[in-house]
Amino acid sequence: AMLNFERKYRVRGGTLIGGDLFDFWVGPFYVGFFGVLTIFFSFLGTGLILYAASLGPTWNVWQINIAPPDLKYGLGAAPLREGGLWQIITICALGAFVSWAFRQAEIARKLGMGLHVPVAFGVAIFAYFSLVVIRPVLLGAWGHGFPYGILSHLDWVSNVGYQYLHFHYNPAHMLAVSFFFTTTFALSLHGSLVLAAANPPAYEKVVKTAEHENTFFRDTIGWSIGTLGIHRLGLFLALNAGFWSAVCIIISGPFWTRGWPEWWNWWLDLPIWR
Ligand code: BCL
Ligand code: UQ2
Repeated sequence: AMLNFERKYRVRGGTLIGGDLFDFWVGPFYVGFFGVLTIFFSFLGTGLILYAASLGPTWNVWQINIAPPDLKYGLGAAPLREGGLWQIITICALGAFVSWAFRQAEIARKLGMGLHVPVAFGVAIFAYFSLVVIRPVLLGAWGHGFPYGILSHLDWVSNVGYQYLHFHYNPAHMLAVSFFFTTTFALSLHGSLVLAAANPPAYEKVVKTAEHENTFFRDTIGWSIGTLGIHRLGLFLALNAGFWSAVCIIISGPFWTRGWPEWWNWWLDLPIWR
């Protein structure tokens, strides 16, 4: 059954492709051409993951590993059991993620909203794309992609990290990590502030609003970023976390092949020290 306010928002149009063809809902879910594509890619991809896992030596969820092709296959197609499944699964994953982003865009257009949500998700897709397409292509082999598996992808991160001696010295990794941490800091400030305003002590009874939120921070640090501002800041911090993550891995190999600590010699080499 439809909730009574839902009918008002089930507006026609806003589709990017296919016109009215898939412009309908199934229960609470908008379908659309991209909804159909998302279902197609995610079911096919998940099925292939299960099939690839069935070919492996274990059903232990921690140990299942679907590896990319050997480096000898370069940027060509590999036999299914030797990384070919990884290649098709990667296509399915990208197909599903991108379709999902377009479905978000269609829904936003229907509702007359901005495209902030699909743009933001696009940054997450970019980070994944940088790991499994951009960097492997720049290095000349799909074998540089990361393996699909819980422990195996952690081993990949560790191995690739140590290949550059000490990944913490990667300047883009520094920025990405700092943005991730600052994002959680900002959300903890915001979440606790909103809940504090919404949950006064029992004897107070009156729920507080933005004026109190502003006043709390003005009293504390002399300034409030404001209710709209905190959300702009949060989005800025989160998008930068994903963006600099993508940058930190793209530059590792294609643009810097030595240890990351050595990169900082540019500082010691500045002519002003001589
Ligand atoms: Mg490091 C990468 C933090 C130590 C080597 N490292 C990262 C970054 C992040 C980070 C900045 C991973 C996040 C990311 O890419 O998000 N590293 C980090 C921290 C430390 C750290 C905090 C720490 O010590 C405290 N790293 C080290 C040590 C090295 C090291 C020193 C190993 C020895 N690090 C590396 C290497 C890499 C990183 C190598 C990377 O490759 C990685 C990176 O930057 O990758 C880009 C981006 C987000 C994504 C990729 C997710 C995309 C999601 C997609 C689009 C959607 C998924 C949908 C899903 C399947 C559906 C779910 C449906 C459900 C029903 C909801
Ligand atoms: C705020 C405000 C909110 C908030 C928060 C702040 C009323 C509901 C959390 C405080 C934000 C600050 C001090 C910015 C901190 C900066 C960084 C880089 C983390 O003022 O306005 O609205 O939720």
